[in-house]
Amino acid sequence: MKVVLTIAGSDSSGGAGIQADLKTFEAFDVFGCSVITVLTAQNTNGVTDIYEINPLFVKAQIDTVLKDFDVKAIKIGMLFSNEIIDVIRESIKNLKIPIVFDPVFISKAGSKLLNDDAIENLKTLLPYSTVTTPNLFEAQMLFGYEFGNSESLESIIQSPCKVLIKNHKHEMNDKNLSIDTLFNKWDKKTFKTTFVESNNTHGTGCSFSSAITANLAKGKSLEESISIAKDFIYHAIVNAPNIGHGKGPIAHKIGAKHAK
Ligand code: PXL
Repeated sequence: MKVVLTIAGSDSSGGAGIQADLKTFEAFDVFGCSVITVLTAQNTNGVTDIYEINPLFVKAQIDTVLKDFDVKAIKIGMLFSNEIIDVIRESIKNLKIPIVFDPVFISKAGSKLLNDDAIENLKTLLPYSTVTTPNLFEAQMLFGYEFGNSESLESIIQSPCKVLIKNHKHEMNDKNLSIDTLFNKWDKKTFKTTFVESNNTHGTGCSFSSAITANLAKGKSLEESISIAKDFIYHAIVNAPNIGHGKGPIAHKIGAKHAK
C-alpha cells in the first residue's frame, strides 16, 4: 500500500484539516500519516481557538514518520506561523517526492488560519512544491493575481512550481461550472465540473489537495490526479451528510467511489 503524509492543522469538527486529509486518503486506498501543526477548536460555524504545536515537536513528527516509511507524496495544509513554516521548509527541501501545497489563509466559514506576518514566508515553500492549489483570494495573496487582469498573470508564469487556481466559476460567464486552471509556466490547462450551489463546502480545499496527493502517490499524472480530485469533490458535495449548523462537511468515501 502506498504511504502518503499530510502536514496540516487538526479540525475538531472533523470536516477539514488533518481529519479531512486522512478521510480522503482512506477513501482513495492509500495509507495516511499525519503531522499536526496546530489544533483548532472548531465547528461548522468557525474556529473559536487555535493551539499552536511547538515547532520542534512538528519537526519531531516529520522526522519520525519519514525515518520509517517510504512516503510517496506529501500534502501541506494549514501552517499558521513563521516558526512552523521554517521547520517545514527545512524538512521538505531535500525530498524527491511530489509535494502538493495548499496555501491555507482562511477557512470556508471565514476564520483566519495564517498569521499576517507569515504571508511572505509562505511563499518560500513554492520552490519545493510540485503544485500549489490557491483559490482566487489565495492566488491574489501569493502572486498578486487578479482574475481577468492578464498582466497579473506574470508572477504565476514565473512561479517556481505549477499553480492550480481553484474555482473561478465566472470565467466564460458560465456560473454553472466550477473551473480550475493549472498553470505550468506558459502552458495552461482547465478542469471543469458542474458547479454545485451548496452550504456543505467545509473542508473542500483540504480534501481536494489530499485527493491530488493520493492519486500522485498511486502513480497517476498530475493532470489525471487533478481531474479525479475534481470529480471526487463534486460527488462529495452532492452526497454531503448535511450535518451541523454552518458550512457542513462533505462525504469523502462516497465522493471517491464515484470519482473517475
Ligand atoms: O480549508 C482550510 C482549512 C485548513 N486546515 C484546517 C481547517 C481549515 C478550514 O476549516 O480547519 C485545520
